[in-house]
Amino acid sequence: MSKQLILALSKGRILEETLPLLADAGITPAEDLSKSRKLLFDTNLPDVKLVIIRATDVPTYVQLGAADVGIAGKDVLLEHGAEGLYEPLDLEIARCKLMTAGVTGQLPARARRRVATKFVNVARRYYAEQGIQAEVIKLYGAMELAPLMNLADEIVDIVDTGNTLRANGMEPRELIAHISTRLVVNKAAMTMKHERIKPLLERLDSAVKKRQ
Ligand code: PRT
Ligand code: MG
Repeated sequence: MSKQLILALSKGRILEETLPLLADAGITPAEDLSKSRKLLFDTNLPDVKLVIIRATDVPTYVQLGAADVGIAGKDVLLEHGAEGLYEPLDLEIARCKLMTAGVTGQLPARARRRVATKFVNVARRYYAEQGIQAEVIKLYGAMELAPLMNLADEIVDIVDTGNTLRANGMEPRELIAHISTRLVVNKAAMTMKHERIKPLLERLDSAVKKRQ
């Protein structure tokens, strides 16, 4: 294993909040990420590189050791499973909640509830734990549309202010999990590159605490 450190960052809203934390921890991209179509970036540190990928791909990169360290939402980690990963740090950014939701005032009528979501594993686990029979339908976006179109009785989705639900005539129901962004580390890298990863974790930890 080379002593180079590869960090896999989730693009999108998490990236915007991650970069200032990384900067506080002494890592800055060598070029403006927003002005580039590249996916692999050098940093100010010769032994640290960044890959900017879909949030849902971050756990895969880190699990398989293509990246040593990853940054992703707890929602993504819960859905993907955490085998082969350590989760040593809560970055406490991009906070939100995973919730069930449905059309306002309209409770599920079917005995076997239909649930539309992109979090199918989380949803199956949750309804099973509640002892509720559910048929979980995988969607890739616009979950809020499914109950309105009678595709589903409920959805499992991310809720922050609740404005998206309200704008679509829906209401949040049960809380499944509080979500924030986590730092994950490949288990082998944690051992093999411990001298390199430990100070990074410490510096990020103090960057996080400085913000509280
Ligand atoms: O776009 P893509 O399919 O690649 O992924 P994505 O949309 O999940 O990425 P992105 O960048 O939007 O969000 C990535 C991560 O941010 C998620 O995995 C969460 O961990 C975190 N996060 C925090 C959120 C929100 N807040 C959030 N509000 N992710 C999504 N939302 C969306 C939500 O899906 C819903 O459509 O915002 C809407 C709800 O917001 P309110 O304020 O209207 O309730
Ligand atoms: Mg998005």
